[in-house]
Amino acid sequence: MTTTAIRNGTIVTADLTYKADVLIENGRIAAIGPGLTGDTTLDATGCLVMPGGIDPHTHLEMPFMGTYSADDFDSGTRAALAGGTTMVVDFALPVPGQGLLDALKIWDNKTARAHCDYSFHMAVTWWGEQVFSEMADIVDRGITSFKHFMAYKGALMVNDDELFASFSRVGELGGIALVHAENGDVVAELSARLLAEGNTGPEAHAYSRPPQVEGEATNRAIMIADMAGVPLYVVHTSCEDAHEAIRRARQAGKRVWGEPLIQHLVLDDGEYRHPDWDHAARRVMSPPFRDKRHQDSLWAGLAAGSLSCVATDHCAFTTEQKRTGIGDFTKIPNGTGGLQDRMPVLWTEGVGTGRLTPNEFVAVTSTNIAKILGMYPRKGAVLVGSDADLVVWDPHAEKTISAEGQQSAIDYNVFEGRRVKGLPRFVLSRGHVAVTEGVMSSREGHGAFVAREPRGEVNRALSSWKALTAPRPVERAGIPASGV
Ligand code: DUC
Ligand code: ZN
Ligand code: ZN
Ligand code: ZN
Repeated sequence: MTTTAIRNGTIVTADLTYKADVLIENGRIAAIGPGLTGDTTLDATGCLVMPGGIDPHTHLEMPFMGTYSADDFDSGTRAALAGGTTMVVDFALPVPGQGLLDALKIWDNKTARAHCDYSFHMAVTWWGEQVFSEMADIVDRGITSFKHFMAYKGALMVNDDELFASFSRVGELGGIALVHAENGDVVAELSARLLAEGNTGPEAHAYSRPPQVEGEATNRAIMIADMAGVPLYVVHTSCEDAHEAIRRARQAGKRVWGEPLIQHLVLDDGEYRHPDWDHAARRVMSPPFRDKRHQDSLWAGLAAGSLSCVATDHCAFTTEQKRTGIGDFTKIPNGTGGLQDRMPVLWTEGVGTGRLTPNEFVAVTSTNIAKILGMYPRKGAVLVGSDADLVVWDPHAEKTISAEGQQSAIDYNVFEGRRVKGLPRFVLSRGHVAVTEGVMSSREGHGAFVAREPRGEVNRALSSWKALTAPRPVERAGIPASGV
């Protein structure tokens, strides 16, 4: 069995920073300590050895808004590895009426060419007996997180009764509920009004989804999750209004996590007023980019621990696909890329500016995600026995981000022209060296499905509503108890 030694680096985890070598055998970390040697040596002099990034939120080859997102599990996972991300968690999306197991089969079939490991969240896009019963089978297969869309009315959106039923079931099964929190009814109404007033351009996309629609839905999801007794993970938290709700819930002891995207942290709503239609439309995603006040709130949340993870919601569309929305902003496919850029941009804008420590960087790009999603310490850790999903990070390496030469299949990059300092020297996927200073040596089909654990006991004590009301009928003299 051949072994690989990463020598002379500084290990950086969510908790610790120390000098040690890492020995890899059979795709796993076999030893950590001084003076380790292997059949192959990777020189980490001047570099940090960190757990590979985990992107908890991607949409590869997803059917959406009349088309498919342009990156599949081939180009998408190559983009991930190129930027130091060694695992992605994508979404299996049943069309309303379709069974969860049938949808999972379809998504399984997309992954044959994956270059890095992956898992899925299962979306609940409708409610019925079949969904209720198949949720248990999905958890048995290691998919323990269920996504709900409170927006995309008429397509993916579920109403509050469905949310409550599904959240309750997820809680029972020891899983966690995910929400896309925007008030879909209000978005639909605002969109119709804007179009009627002649606001058809990409700037109207942002006007149709103000922070209030996200703040309202986030508050609502938190309250429903509390009544259902389920931990809640709020995807793409983009504004103070949503962050405030999450902060308050966490302070009250509720299991609620928020996930800002790298795009929302560094790009603002001025992008939608750019005179070039293509430039603006390429940045249309939901929720939209916000102004600086909201960005500051997100950065503060990451430092304070009220926000837990940084993702991309990578859902890339080509310029040609975006142009279906000329004349009607509601038809611009929603989504942006970022898989290759999340780690370098967050390092540059977070660690490089002093807003995050290197350990916090590891926490929000990897370790917290692995813990919340039930795959720690197999992923997200530098520990003996963990998968050797590692990034040897050169904090001094620099480049200017450009669409040219990127792994993503699209023809532009929303971070075009941005200078980053901090890049991977080596990226390892279960011990296989997939990237060396920007040169790819990843293997198509190397990526494997990662089964995750339910949260079990942690879920039981959750519902403050059940604990307070302990519902039971009141006996009254001469009148039968309820139910008669
Ligand atoms: N938002 C996007 O911008 N794209 C995919 C789905 C979503 O919620
Ligand atoms: Zn979403
Ligand atoms: Zn998404
Ligand atoms: Zn390939």
